[in-house]
Amino acid sequence: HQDNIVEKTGKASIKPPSMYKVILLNDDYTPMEFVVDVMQRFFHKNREQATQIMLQVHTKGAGVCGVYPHGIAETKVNQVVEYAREHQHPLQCIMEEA
Ligand code: NFA
Repeated sequence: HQDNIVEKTGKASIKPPSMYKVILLNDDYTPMEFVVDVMQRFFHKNREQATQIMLQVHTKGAGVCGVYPHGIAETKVNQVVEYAREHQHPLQCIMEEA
């Protein structure tokens, strides 16, 4: 498969991959501190950035944690959902094309 080739001939033949937003959803039960930890652990945010995004999710209902190619976004979603499940928190994470 060579989905990333725009046309076989010519100079600008490579197109970038489609990008996907990884979005965290608010709920009434997951502790704020756990969400901040998730942001730092899986999205490489510092404590200030992590807190800002957590508050955005808490007040607006959703927030973008990062934008990645499909496979990486999928991995992030799975890591967050699995980590939340292990800690028995209902935190949900989804991806959508950017
Ligand atoms: N709303 C949650 C609370 O008040 C905190 C939270 C923030 C949950 C962001 C999920 C995502 N404990």
